[in-house]
Amino acid sequence: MKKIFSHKLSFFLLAVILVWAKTYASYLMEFNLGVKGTTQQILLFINPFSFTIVFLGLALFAKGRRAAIWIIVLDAVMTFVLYANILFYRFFDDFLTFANLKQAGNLGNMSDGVFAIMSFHDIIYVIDLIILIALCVRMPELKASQLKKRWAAVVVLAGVLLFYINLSVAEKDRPELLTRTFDRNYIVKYLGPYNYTIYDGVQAAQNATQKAYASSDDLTSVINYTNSHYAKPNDKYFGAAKGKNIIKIHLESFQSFLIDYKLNGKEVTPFLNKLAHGEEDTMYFDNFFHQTGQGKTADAELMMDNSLFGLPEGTAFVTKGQNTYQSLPAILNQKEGYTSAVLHGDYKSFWNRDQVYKQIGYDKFFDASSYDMSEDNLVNLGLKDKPFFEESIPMLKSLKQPFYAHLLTLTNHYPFILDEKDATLEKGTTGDDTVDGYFQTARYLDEALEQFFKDLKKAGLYDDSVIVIYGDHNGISENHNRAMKEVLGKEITPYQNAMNQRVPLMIRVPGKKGGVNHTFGGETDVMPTLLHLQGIDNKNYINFGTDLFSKDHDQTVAFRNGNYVTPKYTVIDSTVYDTKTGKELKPNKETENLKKQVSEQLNLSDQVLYKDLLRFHKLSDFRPVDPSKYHYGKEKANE
Ligand code: GP9
Ligand code: MN
Repeated sequence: MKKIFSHKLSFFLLAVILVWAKTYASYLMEFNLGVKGTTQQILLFINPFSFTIVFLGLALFAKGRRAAIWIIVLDAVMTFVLYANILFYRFFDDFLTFANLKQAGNLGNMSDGVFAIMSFHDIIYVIDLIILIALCVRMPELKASQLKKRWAAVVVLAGVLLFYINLSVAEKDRPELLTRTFDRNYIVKYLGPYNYTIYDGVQAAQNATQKAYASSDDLTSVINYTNSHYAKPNDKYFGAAKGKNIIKIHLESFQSFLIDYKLNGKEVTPFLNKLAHGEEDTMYFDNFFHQTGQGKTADAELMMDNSLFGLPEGTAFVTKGQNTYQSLPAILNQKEGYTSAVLHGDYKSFWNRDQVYKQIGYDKFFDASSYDMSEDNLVNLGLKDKPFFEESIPMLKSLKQPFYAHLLTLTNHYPFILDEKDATLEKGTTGDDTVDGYFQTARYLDEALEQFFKDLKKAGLYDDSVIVIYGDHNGISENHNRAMKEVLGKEITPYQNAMNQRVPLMIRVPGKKGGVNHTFGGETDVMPTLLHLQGIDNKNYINFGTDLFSKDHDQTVAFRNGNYVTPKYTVIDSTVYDTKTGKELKPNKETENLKKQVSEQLNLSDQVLYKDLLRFHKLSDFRPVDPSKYHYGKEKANE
């Protein structure tokens, strides 16, 4: 016992407590982590411990006084990591990434002001080092103290164990925390800044290896594929929207079954129903499917703006947030002088948007910090759709025309909750809270959208704008099959589940007639469609989808997991169904070939992202986007 409590160990324990204290202090004073509920509070309190114990614990393997010196050195490393993040956060409202370190533009931006953002109270972030150094100098007996290596190993293992406990509680509160990487804020909130740094480092190393062996030769098979898959424009639509503003509205978690659905005799989404029936000259694609994977919203955004698929695992917006892209906003800008903006009532770091939008070439990003985020305006993940649309009008008006604006709604998001005063439709009656709430939040979204259309008209932005509306992915997962059976009046078989992946796509082009269009398509098809509407041939771009209006359009819709739907077949794993009737069919040559094509398409798209192949794609009429040109702060409508 005496040995365990040798000076070396007490020195170590003191260091651990001091590091914990300053880290926790930084949570309270520096970062805006959005901690909600007791579990998150507890995790926040304990999360600095695991890494600190493991890291400083390594010093215990050193002999005598050297151990104390190592503790100080390792503590200095941690201090550097913490303080660098603090300064970066003060500047950018976000945590540092290894990718940031490579991006000179970002840090260069900071260098002038770095002293200005240092503060007197920052002394608390080095006070532990001062105390430890003083102790080390004044206590020569540390020299003598000895600790068996076995005990050092026990300490390190205890730290590792603590990490696992921390992580499993975090994963309970936020499933798939590490695989999906929603937000850097979340990783820090749940696991602390040091574990976050390791996590980010591992991701950066993975990215670097994936990219290291890639060459322009890898692009050849991709180009061969996109050339052979090219669908030429339809004269009737080519250039029909040239030079017009594009207002693209993302309907969060909105599935097509809601269109024309009646709950207790009442339409759930009366306004969207009107649009679906061609009012306002909107064309409604009723066989449009989402193709998202784990990245959900972010995958939908990636596909719509780049005609690339999301990744089989994780979220490309996050893990490939430094890649070169050939995006719709960048092409519109370079070809037709468009400005572009994203408008969204959530904070900018979610889905790594503040980084990836720069790679995509968005000029402006109006995130939560540009909106009135007072308590009454918030529900669930962020700003309610009604104030969101209302406040977006002056922002849209402030954009230089022609513009491409991407507006993301938020209220119709799992777990589908709404303040009573905002509810104008009764909840569903299946007894499943998720499904029952879904109708209510969908109605709220529908009303918000109707008002937005009115406001666009008032603002003079309606007549000359293309309006694109789409649902990003399903809101009701297979966990709710019992309730969904009641809602749809049919068994949710694997076939029916595939049919339920339909999300609405609506396109309104001024001067063109609306109506229902039964063409099969998916999110990767939207960029080629919009390019052709602008009169820009997509032939030379790496687009995995095809123009929905083209006679050559490929109606095979690949799902992210390799399943697919065509007007004839729906293929789930190895089972083939008749898309019209849902009857099981025998696999045949055609379905086998289609399966191969789908996996080739997905695989090539993955190669583009993993190997960052677009950096090798040289086009005479397209310059790669320079991310360092973009800076997103608190955007003001009148800027
Ligand atoms: C968050 C919002 C929701 O900002 O876009 O993302 P999701 O959870 O649907 O992927
Ligand atoms: Mn979403």
